[in-house]
Amino acid sequence: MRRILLTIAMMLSFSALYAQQRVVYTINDAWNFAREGESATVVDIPHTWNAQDADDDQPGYYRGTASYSRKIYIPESMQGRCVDIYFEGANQELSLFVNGNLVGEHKGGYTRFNFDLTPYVQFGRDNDFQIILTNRHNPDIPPLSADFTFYGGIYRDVYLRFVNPVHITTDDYASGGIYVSTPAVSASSALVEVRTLLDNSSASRQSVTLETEIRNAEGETVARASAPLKLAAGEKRKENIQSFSITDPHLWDTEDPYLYTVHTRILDRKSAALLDQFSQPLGLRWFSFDPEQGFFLNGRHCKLIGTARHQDYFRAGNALGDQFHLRDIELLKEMGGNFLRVSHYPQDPTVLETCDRLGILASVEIPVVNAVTESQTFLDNSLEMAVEMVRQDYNHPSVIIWGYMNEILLRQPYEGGEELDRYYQFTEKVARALEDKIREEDPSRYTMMAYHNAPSRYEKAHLTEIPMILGWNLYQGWYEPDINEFERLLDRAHEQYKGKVLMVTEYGPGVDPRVHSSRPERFDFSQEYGLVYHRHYLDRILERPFIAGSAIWNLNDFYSESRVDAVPHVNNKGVTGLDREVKDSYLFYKARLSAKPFIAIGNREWKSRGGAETSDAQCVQSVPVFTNAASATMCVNGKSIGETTAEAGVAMFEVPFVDGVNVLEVSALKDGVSVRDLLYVNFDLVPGRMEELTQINVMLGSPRYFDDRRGGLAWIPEQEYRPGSWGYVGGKPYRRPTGFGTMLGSEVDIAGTDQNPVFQTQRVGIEAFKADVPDGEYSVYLYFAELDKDIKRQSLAYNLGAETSEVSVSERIFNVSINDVPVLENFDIARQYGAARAVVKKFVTLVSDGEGITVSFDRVSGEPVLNAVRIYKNH
Ligand code: GCB
Ligand code: CA
Repeated sequence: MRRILLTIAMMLSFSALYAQQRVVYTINDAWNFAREGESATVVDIPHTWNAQDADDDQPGYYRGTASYSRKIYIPESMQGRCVDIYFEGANQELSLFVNGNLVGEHKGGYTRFNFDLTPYVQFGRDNDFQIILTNRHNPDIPPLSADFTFYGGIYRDVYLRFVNPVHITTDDYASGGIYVSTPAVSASSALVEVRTLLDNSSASRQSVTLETEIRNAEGETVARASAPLKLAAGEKRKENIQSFSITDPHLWDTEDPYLYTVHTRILDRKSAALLDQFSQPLGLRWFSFDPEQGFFLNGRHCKLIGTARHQDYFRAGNALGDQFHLRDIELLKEMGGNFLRVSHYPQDPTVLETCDRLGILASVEIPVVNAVTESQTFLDNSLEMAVEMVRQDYNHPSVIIWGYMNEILLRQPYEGGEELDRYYQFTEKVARALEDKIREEDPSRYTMMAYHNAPSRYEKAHLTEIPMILGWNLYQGWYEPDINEFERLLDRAHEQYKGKVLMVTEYGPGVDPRVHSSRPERFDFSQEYGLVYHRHYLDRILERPFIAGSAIWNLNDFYSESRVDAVPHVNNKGVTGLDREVKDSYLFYKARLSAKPFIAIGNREWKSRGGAETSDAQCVQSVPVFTNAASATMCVNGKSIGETTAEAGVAMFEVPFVDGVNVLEVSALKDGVSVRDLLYVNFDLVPGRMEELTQINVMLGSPRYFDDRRGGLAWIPEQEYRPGSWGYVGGKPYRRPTGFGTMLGSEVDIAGTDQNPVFQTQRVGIEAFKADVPDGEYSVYLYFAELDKDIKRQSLAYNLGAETSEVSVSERIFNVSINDVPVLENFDIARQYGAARAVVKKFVTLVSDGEGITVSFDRVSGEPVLNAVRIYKNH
């Protein structure tokens, strides 16, 4: 009997102990969603309403209002608690109604927020939740414009949270209500300060004990403090500061990201019942920047090398579950990076949690990008975002920098004169207000602004004087012609901004992994040019100690609706794709940065590879191998082709491909460890003996290869016709005029295809395309697109100076015949199909008497063109 009583007593105290603690869960599932004026569908959060329309042929995407609604059951057992709703992010202006009452509103698409629901909900009942959200352009809310898609939606998790009326504050800008700082850390001791805010929402005075414990990674308590506190009825944000000293701290470092935790508990003084508890990460580290020597972590020099990151994914827009964020940070770590520029806005909580855990240092910034609005409301909203950002991510040991403006003078609304002066003054005012606010909120981190290559603008507006770190977004050898200008600009900045810390906050070339070239050039989107560019930049950055660090633009390809590159609506500057497939540049960085023995065969994504026979039923092509070993050995189809020295991470091999499947094997020895890699490559050999030819796929006016992954076609570069072979006769490659000379092909988006690179180049003034094929029936596909355009297009401002000059449509009319049979008469691509539209004409042709195939082009007016040709033998 006594035993039973004891058990009952234990159970009672047990439940008293636990029954009052906070309960937090997501309410992501099955919301009724409708755009304004449309019918409802059921969706799950994370959700965006722009996943499709930001990636279609139609310019623009829905920027307007939509609603999410559903009934939510609030458990009876939660009666007496405070309940709130917590959003990790919704873009961009949200209002919440519960049971018909307006509960709250939030502005800004990238920071977290919450609303107290206690007065609005009924316990033990279904409650009507309705959320009105809009991503319309609002001149008072940053960002105003930027090179990424402003996806509308509740695109991050949303939660209900139930807490005891006496609780750690939940509504201090949606932070955790606990602020952990480390005012002094050394190898021998660490001072930790924990500032806790408490709320008493009850109608009576409360006596509680605030207990704070610091635990090491093994779960042992290494320091503790407890404070008796009296909370007046209804008292909010009662502040308490506790200090701790830890001797021989296990430091948090990039190589050893050791985490302590800070456990906070609130206990009822009389009954000792646990009222609330919460845990925060704690990393013990100290850091500093030096204008000449760069960055130091725990007294050790540490070059910051990493990437920036956008929060979207193939066909999903920005509506991603936690695992997507997690994987990105793992990819960065795996590449050997130690720095993440969380850009251009605060991201999912998972991002910094993972940085803490993996040892990645981070900067976080608010989305004040490209331009400001000269209004007090814009300034106020920006300040509000800055406070949200700092308070919400305050406790992450990974965070070392807060940023607040990116290329803010890129889109100047005025040409010059007084208006521009006034605009500069206002921008300076916003910058100073943000700088002061952030420094006041958190004196322990550095501040940073990122500029584009127009230093005189920023100097004129005094913007280079304000932040502690000047970040430069540099694209020499991409938007600007001379890649060597990069290092000249770094050296100039070093001269010019004495006493300021310098970082390269962006650099990167566009790379469409389907595109390869043996003659890489600026803006060709080839993997090979990507490598040229990254090799150049990394070396220049590493050579200069005054460059504290750098961030590749970008970890991943990302959506930017109005952008036109090799892949429309996508910025291709990622070292991984939209689906996180790694590009050669990623493997290059891994070879350069990671200490673990590493080898990987490059071009691994090139699924349908092809080329013309060079000799003996083979086609020799270069294949890069990425390794941190001194040299590597390769076997191709079982035969060794020798050993090659790796130069700065890359060993180039001349690989003799045969038709069909090829097996490439590489091996190397690094620090006594043998590493190897294996790759199967499917190769379409275009035979030299024309009798054996079954198909050729040739892009005209192009030195590029293109991998049609969906159709499995291997497109190869053009060659000039020689008797007994195939190729073009006459004409010259189309090169588009730009502010700095000409560039390969066109940059317009080609409608009606997802294979822009096949249509963006052409031979202008072509006289014929000939192939000396044997007799038989052939399909001849001619690929056209009018690349000159009559519509005056506004040059894209993010193309930083590489403006395309205007071109008007030359009236282009021509006749086409195949083996003297006229097949296209007065062919006028622009008139019949418009400019920049893919047109493919297939002709079935009988070849006899050894005549081969001759496609001839005769001008009527203007110059005939051909973009690509595919010849396929039917029988
Ligand atoms: C920049 C911008 C970034 C763009 C990038 C680009 O300088 O800061 O938002 O995406 O250039 O790719 O042009
Ligand atoms: Ca999340």
